[in-house]
Amino acid sequence: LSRFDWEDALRLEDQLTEDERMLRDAARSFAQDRLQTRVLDAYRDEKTDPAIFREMGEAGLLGVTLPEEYGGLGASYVTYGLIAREIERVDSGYRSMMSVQSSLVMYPIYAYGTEEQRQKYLPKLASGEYIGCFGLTEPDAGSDPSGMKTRAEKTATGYRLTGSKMWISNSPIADVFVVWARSEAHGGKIRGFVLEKGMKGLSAPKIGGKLSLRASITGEIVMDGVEVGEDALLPNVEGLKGPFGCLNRARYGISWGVLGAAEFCWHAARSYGLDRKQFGKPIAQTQLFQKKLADMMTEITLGLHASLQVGRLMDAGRAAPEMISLVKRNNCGKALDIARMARDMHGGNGIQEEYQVMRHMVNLETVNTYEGTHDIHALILGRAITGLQAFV
Ligand code: TGC
Ligand code: FAD
Repeated sequence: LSRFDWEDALRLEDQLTEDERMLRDAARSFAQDRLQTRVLDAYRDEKTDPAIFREMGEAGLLGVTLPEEYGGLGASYVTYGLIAREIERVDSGYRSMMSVQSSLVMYPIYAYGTEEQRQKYLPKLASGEYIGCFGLTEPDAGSDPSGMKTRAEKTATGYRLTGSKMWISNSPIADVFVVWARSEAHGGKIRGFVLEKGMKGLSAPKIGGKLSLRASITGEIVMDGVEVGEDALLPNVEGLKGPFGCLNRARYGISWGVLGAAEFCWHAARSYGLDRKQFGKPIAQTQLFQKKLADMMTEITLGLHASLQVGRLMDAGRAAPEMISLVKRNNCGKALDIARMARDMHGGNGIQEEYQVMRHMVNLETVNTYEGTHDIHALILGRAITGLQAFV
């Protein structure tokens, strides 16, 4: 029998290809050198540096699964997940910035757009010259996006969009807005549109006062009769499967990302417990502390292997949305539990910014809620198990 590696209990490393390991290592260096160095200030001051998008673009981290001709790397979904894990090891907000750009903006333009739309937007989104955002949620339509009120009316040359979107990552600094609206010209079906900063009637005020995900800017999208041409419509999809097709990819990436945050918290708790002495011995030498570390290792390890399996199935074109709900829900919930536990294991120091576990903990509250709440994913799974839909 071989030696046990507590940091990689079931040998995830052996399951990865050479290319996947190489891109993962590059993402780790980028995250540690360029993001870890600025996150404490960014979080405390609630400041998002737009230059991060260009830096991520230069490092090749945006839209990695897209073909090279559009600025991607033609990389596997497993690679995308590994990158999300490295970035979220630093901060969920930075992973949010990367995953919105990659899965929620570049992907729909690639999958549902015309060749002209691809050429116009994708290379600049891949380089980070353009920043993108994705507007689905509205003040009165969150878990139930079918209740959206945003409308696209037909005009002589295109469409007029009216409505407002809420809780939109990146929107106040975005150049490109992928928004979803009910289109009367298409039988009231939900359609996707690509809007650009500076259009008349389009604004994106910042939402202030967030106590979570403070390194990632969030805003509204207000569309007050925004006039666009026919070329703003994403022609190749209609209905909710348009936004959900994007969410499948982002939710899958989140399932890896949150485990990066959880691993940070687990490693931090271990180091703290080895250094900190009470009652004449390291607190890591107590049974309760070791049980917590063992629980953390177990959940992280199981979650990573589950996400790897979903990623492999995605790469083979054999993943079902319910598989993604399973890993998004479980990994977010477990990561949140782990972060809360790590916060506790640091005692009073656990509330200090320099120990970073509390920042991860409050970030994960958002990640457990967005892209389908923990309970909404339970209902998606419940529907699959029983054949009965319990939403309405
Ligand atoms: P339902 O009747 O189930 O489906 C309507 C149509 O959509 C299709 N569909 C999917 N297609 C592909 N992938 C999926 N995962 C799909 N889920 C559904 C479905 O086949 C159907 O198509 P068609 O052609 O028959 O019309 O729809 P419903 O209205 O009953 O849905 C209920 C529910 C709860 C499952 C759904 O609405 C849901 O998932 N709600 C959660 C909302 C959500 O996730 N919002 C995310 C907003 S974006 C965001 O949070 C970004 S944060 C990013 C960051 O910063 O990282
Ligand atoms: P609600 O839907 O009102 O849910 C409130 C509670 O009710 C939850 O616990 C939920 O689980 C529960 N609930 C709802 N319906 C049911 C039901 N049928 N049965 C049982 N329980 C139910 N959206 C975007 O479109 N783009 C973005 O970029 C984006 N970024 C975000 C960034 C941040 C920081 C945050 C906080 C949110 C972001 N969102 C974004 C929005 C996010 O997707 C929504 O907040 C999420 O989908 C939940 O919707 P809601 O906030 O309206 O909550």
